Amino acid sequence: MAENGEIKEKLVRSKEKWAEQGRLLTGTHGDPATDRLPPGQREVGQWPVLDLGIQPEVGRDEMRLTVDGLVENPVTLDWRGLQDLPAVSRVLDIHCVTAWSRFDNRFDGVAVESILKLVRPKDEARFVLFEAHDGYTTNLARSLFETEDAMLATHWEGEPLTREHGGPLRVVVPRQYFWKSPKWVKRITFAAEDKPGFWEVRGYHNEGDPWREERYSE
Ligand SMILES: Nc1nc2c(c(=O)[nH]1)N[C@H]1C(S)=C(S)[C@@H](COP(=O)(O)O)O[C@H]1N2
Ligand SMILES: [Mo]
Repeated sequence: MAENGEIKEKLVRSKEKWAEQGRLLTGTHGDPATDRLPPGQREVGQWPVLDLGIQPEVGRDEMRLTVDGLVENPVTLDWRGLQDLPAVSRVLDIHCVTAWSRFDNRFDGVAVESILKLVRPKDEARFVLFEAHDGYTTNLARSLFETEDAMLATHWEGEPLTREHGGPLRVVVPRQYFWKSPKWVKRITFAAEDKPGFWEVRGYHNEGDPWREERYSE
């Protein structure tokens, strides 16, 4: 696995400033059932690339996903193991906290539901913690991860996910801001205690619901 680039400190500092200043907040709420575009967002055509600046090159042959923590059956899946799970294809909208939203992204991969069936999280596991190959981390309440749309994606628009978009494997949790969807995911841990991730400790909201403008923490 090769790493490319270094952490964009400037980007990190400017996003921390956004959180301090409450940038983009409109003070309104949207209803996901009727408002496709969440408040303060604008639709884009091209899919932007956003990350810390390190874009690890992880080959299919070397990729491993560990799902562990408070589960009955911890697993480490390789590419073949992932292919053995039922395939899903979904068309999803994604919403980045920097204000872009992109509609109708076709992702192929594996449903979170299939992962849950495989590992069987225990009742005490109320949180899900994610680690990626670039050192990025994020966290979700288990209830937000276990939504019907959430998936592990290997393809976008019929093509393998590119390195810059998190290939070979990324998480897609479309009901939360996109920082909750780790690229190059390597470990998913079910836990009893929450653990705020990279952006969550830098002023970003713990849940990140775009329709409720949960951009920043209080
Ligand atoms: N591993 C990793 N995942 C990450 C990030 C990152 O820096 N590293 N950035 C997040 C942010 S802020 C966004 S908006 C999306 C961007 O995904 P994209 O580059 O495919 O659009 O990835 C999220 N997942
Ligand atoms: Mo983002």
